[in-house]
Formats: sequence, C-alpha cells, structure tokens
Amino acid sequence: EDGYDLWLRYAPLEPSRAEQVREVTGPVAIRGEADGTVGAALDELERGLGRMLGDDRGRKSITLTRIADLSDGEGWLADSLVGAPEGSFAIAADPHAGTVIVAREDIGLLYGAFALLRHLASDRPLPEMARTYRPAMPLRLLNHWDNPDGHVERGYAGRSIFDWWHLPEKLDPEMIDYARANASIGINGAVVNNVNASPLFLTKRYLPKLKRLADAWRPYGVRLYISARFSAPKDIGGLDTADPLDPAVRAWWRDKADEIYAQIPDFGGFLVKANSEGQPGPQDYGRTHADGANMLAAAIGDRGTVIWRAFVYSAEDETDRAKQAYEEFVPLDGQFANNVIVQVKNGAIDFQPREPFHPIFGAMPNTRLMLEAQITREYLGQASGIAYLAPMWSEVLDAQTGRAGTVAHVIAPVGMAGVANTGSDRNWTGTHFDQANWYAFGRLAWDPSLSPQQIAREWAAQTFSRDETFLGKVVPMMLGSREAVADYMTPLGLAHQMATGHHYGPGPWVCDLARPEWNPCYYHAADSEGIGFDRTAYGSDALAQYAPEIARQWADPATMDERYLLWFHHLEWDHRMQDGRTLWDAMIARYDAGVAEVDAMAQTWAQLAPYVDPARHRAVSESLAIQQREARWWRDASIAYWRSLNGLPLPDGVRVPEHDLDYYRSLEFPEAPGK
Ligand code: BDP
Repeated sequence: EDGYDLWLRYAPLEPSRAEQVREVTGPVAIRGEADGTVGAALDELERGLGRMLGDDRGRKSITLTRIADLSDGEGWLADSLVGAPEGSFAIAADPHAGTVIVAREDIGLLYGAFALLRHLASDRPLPEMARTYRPAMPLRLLNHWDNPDGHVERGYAGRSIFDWWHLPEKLDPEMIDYARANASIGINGAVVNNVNASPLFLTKRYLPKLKRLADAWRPYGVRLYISARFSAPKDIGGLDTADPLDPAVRAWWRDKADEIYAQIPDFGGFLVKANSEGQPGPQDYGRTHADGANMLAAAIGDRGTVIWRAFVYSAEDETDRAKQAYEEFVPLDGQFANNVIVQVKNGAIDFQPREPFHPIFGAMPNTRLMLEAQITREYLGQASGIAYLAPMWSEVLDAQTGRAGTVAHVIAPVGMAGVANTGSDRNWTGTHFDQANWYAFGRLAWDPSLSPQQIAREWAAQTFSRDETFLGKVVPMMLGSREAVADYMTPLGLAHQMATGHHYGPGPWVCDLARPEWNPCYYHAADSEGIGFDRTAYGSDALAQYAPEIARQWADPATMDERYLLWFHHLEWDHRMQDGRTLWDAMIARYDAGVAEVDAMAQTWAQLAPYVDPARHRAVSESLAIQQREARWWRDASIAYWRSLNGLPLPDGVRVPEHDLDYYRSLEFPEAPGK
C-alpha cells in the first residue's frame, strides 16, 4: 500500500460484513443513458464492488435512475428531492429490487454511487444508508496555490500535480483520479493556480491546457476556475493601464471571458487576490475592491462567478492587522454585483492553529460570503506528524456570529474553499494522515453538521481498517491532534509565532522585520510584565468588530473561552486564570500537554501495527517521531524565550528546556520549503 488510492481503496470486506452487504446489493443497472457522468458512476461501482465483494455482487441489484426515468408508481422515490439543491440524491432500500439511487441530475447519481460505496466501506449499519443527501452549500472548491513552473506555494507534498509543461497533449491519469477523489466527497470546483497569480493563465497559449483539464473533469462535476492577475491587461494585453473603470480595460476582460467561455462553456470564473501582499488591484488606480470585482463580474456575466478575496492588510496601515479586512470590506456591503463572492479566511489573521472566527462573517448581510480554509498545514507543522483539521473547521463553522446565526449558516448560500494540500508525492498529500484533511474539508463543505468524529471514523475505516479496536484508538488520536499542535506551538490564543518566511518552527524572538505585522513580537507583545495582544477597548478594539454580545463575553478574561485569551488580552504573567492558576503556570501546562499528547499519539500508533500494512505504518511512525521532536523544540524554545523576558522560575517538577535560548535562535532551516 502506498496511499495512492486515498480513501477509495475499497479493501475486501470481512466475510460477515460482505454477507450483510450482499443482502442489499447485486448487479448494477442504469435506466436511460449511461455516458459521461453516469458512466463514471457505473465504473466506480464496478471498481468498488468488485474489490469489496469479489465476483459475488449480491442477491439483489443496484439501480441508478434519474427522476425523469422513474416509472409510474415509483414517484415516491423522488418525493424527498423536490426542491433539493443541485447534486442531491436519495438512496432507497427496496425489499425486492435492492438498492436504488435516485437523482435529478447525473452528478447526483455519481455522488450517490460514491456515498453508497463509502457506506459499505465504513462500519456503519446498512439500513442507515437509505435517506436523502443534500449539499449544504453550492460551491465546494479547492484552491491550488500552484505555479506554472510546478512549485506549490506553501505546498509540502512535492511538486504541482498539474503538468502545464506537457498539457494539452499529455493528460496524466492522475488528473482523473484527482477528479474522482474530489467527486467522492462532493468537491465541485478547483482553482488551478496560485492566488499570487501568473498572468500566463490568461494567455492564449494556456487556454488549450485549461480546456483539456476542464474536459477531463467535467464528467466528475469538477468545474475549472483560475486565479486572475488583476494587472493582466497591462502584463499580457498590451494596454497601459488596468484601471477597472477604463473602457479599454473593461473590453479586454470581456473579450478574455468570451474567449475562455468559447472553449470552456462551464468555466467557473476568476479568483482574485487584489491589493494584498504586493498583488496588483483596483486601489492602484484609486478604485475600490467593489469597482474591481464588479468590472470582472460584468465581463463574466451570468456564465460564472468572480471570487474576490478579503485577505488584505497593508504596509502603510498602522491599524491592528486583525481589523483591516473588516474595515476595508464592511463599508462595501451591498455594493458587489450579484455574481461576486467575497472569500473570507476563517480567522482575521492567517490560518493560525487557532483563531476566533473572522468578524466579517455576519457583518455583510448584503454580500455573498464564502469561507476560505487552509488544508495545507502552513502553520500547523507542514509535512510532519498528524494534525487532523476537522475540529478546527467545525469550531469556526459552528461559531455563533451573534448577528446571523452560525458561520455555517452565513456561508450556506455560497460555499467553502480549501487551500489544497495535494502534490506530486505518491500519496498525494505528503503524509498519509493529511489525506484526512482533504477528505474532511470536502465532507464538511457538503455537510457542516457532520461531526469531526464521524468524519475521522469513516475516513480511517476506508483508508486503513474497519476493525473496531483500531477505530476506537485512531479516531480519538486524530481528534486530539490539532489541539496538541495549538498547545505546543501557540497556547491560549497566541498566534503567528512561527519563524519568518518559511513559517517552520518557532521564532517568538523575531522583532525587527521591516513590516511590524510580520514579526512574532507584534503578535505576542510580551515583556517582563506580561503577554498578549490587547484587542479590547483599551487596546486596538478589534473586539468591537464582533456582535455586542460576543464582544462583551470576550472582553472579560473571567467569562471568555480561555482558548482565545491572549488573542484579545494583554495580561500580566501572574494573571489568575479561571481555575486559579497563574497565566505563566497555565501556559507551561499547555505546552506540556501538547508534548504529552504527541507522545501519546506515537504510543497509540505503535500499538496499531497489527491493523495497518507495514509500509504505511512505518511512514506514519517516522512522521510522528519527527513531530515528537518538533513539539519539544516548540515548547522548549518558547519557554526559554518567555523566561528571558519574565525571569520567572519554572513551576516545580517542570522540565527545563533542553538548550539555552541562543541555541534555538541560531537554528536555520534552508531545506524547509520557502514560500
Ligand atoms: C499566507 C501565505 C502566503 C499566501 C497568503 C494568501 O503565507 O503564501 O500568499 O497567505 O493567502 O498564508 O494570500
């Protein structure tokens, strides 16, 4: 086993499970046409059932049928799909005929085939399978930060999976397996290039390459999008401006959109990072984000969507970085065209191990908002160890905005995007457990009410083993892994303590970079007296961007969720925590809890050798050994640095950092992937 098959391994079922399954399965039949998407569904069922059941497919049958192909008397099968969103499907158990998958669109039949296989491959009781399945939100996208030269920004799984060099003639078979994997979890679009966008993707030379991919993915319901460089009319169009109000610029984008749609009729649209971290944008011409987005939206018309990112902060702006996106975007609420979506990161800084939800959610009721999460682990250990991210995403999705329900509710009419963690590594994601993050992202985008526990369980059952003992140990291990990372890196609401540039390892001592908000010191604000970023009314007042009831709760360290403590408060080292301990003692306890959790994960995994093939077992063990070392390094370096400021003794019995601070400061990692 090398991990290539992801969660679509379809390992043979144990005899007892196979016998139960054969009571509800059998030969596969399709009513009506079986090309394209439905053909893919049939192929997948053949592959999956063949591997799980062997030649004996069961005593009943599996029938795929579009609503339009139902016969008289079968209407009841479609009742639950009336008004259901695109992609919905139902699985029905008919005591005589066996299992029926019904959908309005072909893509629903493909999703239904995958859901059926997932259910059979998991350890769930079979009768639970018969119900209606509806996606909670229409757009469930991956954002690839891949460059034309094959480098993946913040990618830790090798080179890009997209071979722009050899497209359009050569289509790697991986491109089909990629689409299958996405379809299996309901992902229905992919932005194929980095938000720090090369204008190449808008050139005539690239169009056939893009078309080849779009054609290959169409049967799987994966629409192709590109990141568009705002200055393209200048870069490649021969114009001397990219001003969004300039008629020549507007015409250039309209022609460009027409050119793309002529080749790719279901092209998804443009994703734009504008006026952020040096990227060009409408503000270069004194125009607003709305002016820029609406200009592109006019070019695309009702054929697709412009997704405009809200990840902005500026070098000149002295305002708390956490406040800047809200300040720039909320005043524009209601000014964006209908086919513009504003894509907002889960938190107000940047994909940290823990951030409170972004205050924009709920604050722009007249704008279509989409959530951006990061699947690749830029700030959570990158390519080592285990950090299962579903608990982090659920924390945000379930957060009450105090204005418009939960974040999941706010984004339900629009969607979710995840910065992909795929690469050329044989197992796609660098580590085997990072496959779970790709999987969990898709599952949560389909249904944010799924619990991280359920997702971990079904992923682990399909990926490794259905054995009850195995699942009983691996699932809790996954569930605790992200909290462990938050604890040993940035406990109690600390953020952005990672070393400069590559973000690998600790750098709390970094204070002298050109832009204040690039420095870890800016975020921890620690000195001999205390630590934390004061975002209360006495500090930056970022709290005021939240709904009053939430701001009130978080304004008081005695009532707030202490996991966000130092995000909002600057406190003395001897501040009393809710349980009576001092802040210093509590911080050390969290660092130690993180290290202990990683040790426990390694021990648990060692016990699971009997359930996992040797190659994957060893790979995970080695990865966990790296994480054990990194957890100690983070803890020790951080504690050594805080002690250099506060001079406090370590609580009794607490381990002294292995090295002195100078040692940790001197470490360099030229081999860590740069940007
Ligand atoms: C940060 C990354 C940077 C991205 C940026 C973004 O460090 O590489 O370009 O976000 O999202 O997390 O635009």
